[in-house]
Amino acid sequence: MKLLHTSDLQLDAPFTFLGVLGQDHREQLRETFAAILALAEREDYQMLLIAGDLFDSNRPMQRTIDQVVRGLRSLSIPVCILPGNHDPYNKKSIYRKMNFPANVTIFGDAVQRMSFPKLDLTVYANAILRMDSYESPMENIKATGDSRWHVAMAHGNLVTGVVKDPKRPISEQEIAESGMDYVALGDWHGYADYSQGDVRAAYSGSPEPLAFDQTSSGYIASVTLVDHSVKVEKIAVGRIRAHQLEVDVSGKTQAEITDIILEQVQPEMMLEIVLKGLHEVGTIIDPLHIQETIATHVYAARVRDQSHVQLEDLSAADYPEEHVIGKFIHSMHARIRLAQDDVERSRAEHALQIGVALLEGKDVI
Ligand SMILES: [Mn+2]
Repeated sequence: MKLLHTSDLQLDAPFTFLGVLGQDHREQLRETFAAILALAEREDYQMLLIAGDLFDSNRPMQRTIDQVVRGLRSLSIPVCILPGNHDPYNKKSIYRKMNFPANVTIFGDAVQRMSFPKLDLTVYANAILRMDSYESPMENIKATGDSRWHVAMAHGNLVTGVVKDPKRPISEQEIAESGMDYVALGDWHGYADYSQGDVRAAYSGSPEPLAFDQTSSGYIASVTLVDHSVKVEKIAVGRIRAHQLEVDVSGKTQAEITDIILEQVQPEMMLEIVLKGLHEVGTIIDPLHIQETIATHVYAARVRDQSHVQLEDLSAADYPEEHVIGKFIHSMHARIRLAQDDVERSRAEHALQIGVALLEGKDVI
């Protein structure tokens, strides 16, 4: 038996960080959802599990609702949907208002367990009832009954020690002692296997990146249950790939930096570029200009400038203080040294760059 596990599509998310592209990305997520349904049919999966946050909120657009319902109805297999923290099963839940086809089971306050006799399978899940719940999504999730297979869905944060007291905490022990064959996790946006002891468990992650740093999203989890074994594989379904690229700007001009980036770009990239290193005094690097140039070659681009001015190069002999340029450098040096925070320092460095370039008669963009 094969199960297709997805989560965190957050349909109709605003994606304000993408600006005008937000609309395209919302459309992309709807298309990717349709592609996942098509994959389920094509590859003979026996069930689709959606482990929370199918919608970004309980107020998606009517056309999105219609499209989701139409898609689910077209499937010949059962679908289990778990409300997450973005689309919780509260009074205003979208899952109370929507008319789902008969092949869909919504795990709500009345349904925490559903058996599928034809598949010899029982599915367990606690819906997220409130956006800010601190309850464990694995509370009372234990394999009971006599079906051959037991699978749970849980939408929350695996307690790994990184975050203290997270919302919706799921402990490794709860997974290990659940008696499940598989736990379909949701809430985290990257694919990750968190199997514990005999219990296989994985986050499918979002099938498309929902932010620039989500470099491990783009997959579904494919779960095969045969004889006494459970196999979990990640399968790429997303069109867009989040990618991070570090560029050392030392000794390079803006044009050279742009060329280095352009050599590595692909059209489907949601690309975050981090500029590192030290650039020479008088070299102007304009991150926004680089970002705009790169953006026309990729799906979306963002440049973060973490480079700094190479201050050691400024010897007093080269720029004597009785000259205007020397005076300027000396005074900006002091400002950089005395800056209260990173923003102030980077602003002073930028002013130094532009000032020196102008005083040396260079073109400033
Ligand atoms: Mn979530």
